[in-house]
Amino acid sequence: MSDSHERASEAPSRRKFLNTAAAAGLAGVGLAACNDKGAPAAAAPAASAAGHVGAAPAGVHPKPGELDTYYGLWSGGHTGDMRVLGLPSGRELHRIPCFVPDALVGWGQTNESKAIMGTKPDGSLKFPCADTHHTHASYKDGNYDGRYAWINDKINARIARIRLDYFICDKITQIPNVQGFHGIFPDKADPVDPKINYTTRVFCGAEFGIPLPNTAADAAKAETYHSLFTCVDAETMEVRWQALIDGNCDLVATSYDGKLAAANQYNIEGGAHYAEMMSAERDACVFFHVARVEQAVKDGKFKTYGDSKVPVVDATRKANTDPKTAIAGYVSVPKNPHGVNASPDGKYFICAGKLSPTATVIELAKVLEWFDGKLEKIDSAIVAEVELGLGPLHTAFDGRGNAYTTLFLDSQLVKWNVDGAIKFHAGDKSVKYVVDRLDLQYQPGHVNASQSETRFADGKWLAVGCKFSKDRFLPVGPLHAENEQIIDISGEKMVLVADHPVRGEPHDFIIFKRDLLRPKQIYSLDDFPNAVKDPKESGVTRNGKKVTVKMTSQAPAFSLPEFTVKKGDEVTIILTNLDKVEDLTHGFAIANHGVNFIVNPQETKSVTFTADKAGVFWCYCTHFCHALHLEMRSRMIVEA
Ligand code: RUQ
Ligand code: CUA
Ligand code: CA
Repeated sequence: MSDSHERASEAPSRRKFLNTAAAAGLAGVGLAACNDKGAPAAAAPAASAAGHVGAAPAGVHPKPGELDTYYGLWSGGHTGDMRVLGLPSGRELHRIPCFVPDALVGWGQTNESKAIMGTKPDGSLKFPCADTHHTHASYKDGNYDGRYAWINDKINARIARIRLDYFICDKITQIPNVQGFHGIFPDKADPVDPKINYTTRVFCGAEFGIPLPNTAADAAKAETYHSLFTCVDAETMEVRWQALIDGNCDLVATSYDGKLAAANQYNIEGGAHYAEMMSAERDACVFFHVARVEQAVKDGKFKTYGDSKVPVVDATRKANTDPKTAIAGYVSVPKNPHGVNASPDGKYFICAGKLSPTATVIELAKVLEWFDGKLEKIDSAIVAEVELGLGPLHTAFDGRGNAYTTLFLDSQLVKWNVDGAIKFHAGDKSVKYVVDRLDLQYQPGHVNASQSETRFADGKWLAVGCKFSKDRFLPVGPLHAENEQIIDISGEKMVLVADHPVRGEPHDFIIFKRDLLRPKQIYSLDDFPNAVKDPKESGVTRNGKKVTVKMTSQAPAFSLPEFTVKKGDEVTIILTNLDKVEDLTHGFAIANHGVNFIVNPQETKSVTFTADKAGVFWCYCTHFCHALHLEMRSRMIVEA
């Protein structure tokens, strides 16, 4: 381990390419996340030469009452939510429920949230689970504009939009004809109209090919399996178009000028099993010429599949042999790449090697030259392909020309200089492009740095999502927390400043300056068409067996101390919180009816349930709101 700095550019044989046979062995061992250095490395945190564990610099953890200087938006993983963190402290401030019910908010229980999540004809939720991976926010002028964030659900091919004024999910779209929907990335400008320098589209990559159209009869016909790249409209959240490709999509990146979107591809083989998916020496990064795709859609050059009306353009190699008219081009990258990340100077996309110990630097200007017919081979857009270490997955940037790539198998973060790597690749082997290495605990996946995915990367803080925490926290049984590590990257050497346990499994996140958001503290009654604006509107109305109960809350009372319905009624409670005071949230629960949700200041929510038992049922406020919070009650009387 003490040789970590020297070994950087020299690439001793141990880290020579995981060629053929070696790769198969590694897939069995390494990808199952046994550190190839074995237990000793895992048992010796912080002690290694590559581990610069420092006393936390001043300001890492805010003093009581002090605010963080950055927001972090974290994917929630299995919990199907988006988590909001304060950075650099790493304090979790909020969870925004999206795809999965949330007991605090009543998400998945209120009629409003169910309408967003999607229900079956019987009113139950269409999908009870989710697997969120990637979260990114909307842009203007190359920076976050505080409008929206998006997050994916890999299991059910859903994309959710979060409004960043209220920190709520307001729309969910299911993408047709895809499975394993993984990477997302918003565009940062329009490819044609220079006035549109903000996000209007979100690109979505599907990992798993399926027969198109999807019929079991084609299960054995590999040639019918395809994966689609999808464009969702940022405002309407409707699917604008899809592109049929060769191979699959994994992560997605977009250029700052809006002209290019790309997805890395690890299964160019179209394999169904990992051995097949690793059989080719190189896979690809597929680039889409966004303006040409949209022109093809306008010109009616598309198909549709199944029930979907979404236009699907043909972005396969076969249909795109002439670069001057091609809508897509495939840049070859080494075996089974993973993350593709755009550098903040707007010049490069970097593909991390995963099964190759390399990063591939692709120059976007050259990709555009290829599309213009001025570059003979699209692979000539590769300006560096340099060794970093074992299992490179994702890359972040500091805005000073350095990239930070996670090495899953080496349990390291490697800081390297992009220009240095390009010079090295061009032939100057004296260039030491690796600047520093830091041991991580353990098996890092996603990485991001403050403002890294904007033109304003500021090189202050970096967080790494370690997939394994092993010995870093008190044991809590077989399920371990994951370890989000916070690293100070302001100097030449990286300094590990904090470990934070997080519930599995967050995957991706972004970090940005707090002044880019202006969250609202209070809703407006007018945001809700069903608001009960005056306590005098409270009461019970009946339409056959359907009963509506309108109510308001104002600490420490609900407007109706009691209300009466009949056994068998379908009851809808509409509750508006008329309190206007910041932080004054009420809850509403009904004993033995499975009802509980909160209403924030000036918010309206409704729930519908069947009153299936006669009797008296206390309703009470579940959110501590007032000295008389415990006294804040109502009663539901259900007549036989
Ligand atoms: S992937 S560890 Cu789901 Cu974001 Cu790379
Ligand atoms: Cu209202 Cu507690
Ligand atoms: Ca492959």
